[in-house]
Amino acid sequence: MSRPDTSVILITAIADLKEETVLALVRQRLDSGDDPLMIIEDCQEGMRQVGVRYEQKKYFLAGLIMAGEILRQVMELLQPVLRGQVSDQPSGRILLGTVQGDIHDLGKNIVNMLLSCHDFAVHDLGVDVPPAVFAEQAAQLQPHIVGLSGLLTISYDAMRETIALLRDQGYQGPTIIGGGQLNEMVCQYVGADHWITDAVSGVELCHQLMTTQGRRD
Ligand code: B12
Repeated sequence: MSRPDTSVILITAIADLKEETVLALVRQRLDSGDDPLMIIEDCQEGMRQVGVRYEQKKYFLAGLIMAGEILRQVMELLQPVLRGQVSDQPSGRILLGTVQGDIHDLGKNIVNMLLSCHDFAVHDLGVDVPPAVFAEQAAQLQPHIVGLSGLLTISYDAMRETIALLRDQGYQGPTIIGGGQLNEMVCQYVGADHWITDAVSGVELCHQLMTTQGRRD
C-alpha cells in the first residue's frame, strides 16, 4: 500500500534533516487530528533513510546526531497527545533497557512512553546496560516481561549474554528484543522469545503476553 502524501513529505524532510520543516509538519498533522502512532511510523522510516545515507557516506556522524535531535523534538510534541490515550487491557511490570555497548535510546524511549500510556509499569534502566545489571534488577523487580533494545550488530552478543544470565539467575518470564535491524535469525541467535521492529507491535505483544500469563500482580 502506498503512503499518503503527508507521510512522504514528512519522511523526506527527516531524511533531508530539515529540522524546522519536520517540526512544522508534525504540528500541522497533530492539529488536523492525525494519529500520533502514524507519525511515529513515518519518523522511523525517515530515520531509516538517514541510516542508509550514512552507509552511503552521504551523511557522517553529525548527520546521525542531527537526526537524533530532530526525533527527540518530535517526541516532545507527540508526548502530550499520546498521554491522553488510555487502555483497559491487562498490563504489568516491564524491565526495559538498551544493552551493553549500545547508546541508541530514541526507539526505546518511544516504547517506554507507549507502554506507560497503556498503564504498564516500566522500569527503564537506560542505555549501555551490562547483563549483570539486567539480571540484578530482574531479581529485585520480578517483572512480567523483560525488553532489550539494541540497534548495533555488536549488541546482539550483549543481548545473548543478558538473556543467558537472566535465565541462569531464575527469570522465567518472556524476553523481547527490539530494534529496527532485528529478524528471526537474530532472535534465535540471541535466545529471545520474541523480536519486534516497531513500538506499536511491541505494545500489542506485551498485552498478549499479559493475557496469556493472566495476571496483574
Ligand atoms: C539516530 C542514530 C544515532 C544517534 C542515536 C541517538 C539516540 N539518542 O538514540 C547517535 C548519533 C548517538 C548514533 C550513534 C551511532 N550509530 Co547510529 N543510528 C541512528 C539512526 C539514524 C536512527 C536510529 C533511530 O533512532 N531510529 C528511530 C527509532 C524510532 O527506531 P528504532 O530505534 O528502530 O526503534 C523502534 C523499534 O525498533 C522498536 N524498539 C526499539 N527498541 C525496542 C525495545 C523493545 C522491548 C520493543 C518491544 C521495541 C523496541 O520501537 C521503536 C519505535 O517504533 C540509525 C539508522 C537506523 N536504520 O535505525 C543509525 C544506526 C543504528 N547507527 C549506526 C552506527 C554505525 C552508529 C555508530 C557506531 C556511529 C559511529 N561511527 O560512532 C554510533 C554507535 C554508538 C553506540 N555505541 O551506540 C548503524 C548501525 C549499523 C550496525 N549494523 O551496527 C545504523 C543502522 C546506521 C547505518 N545504517 O549504518 N546513532
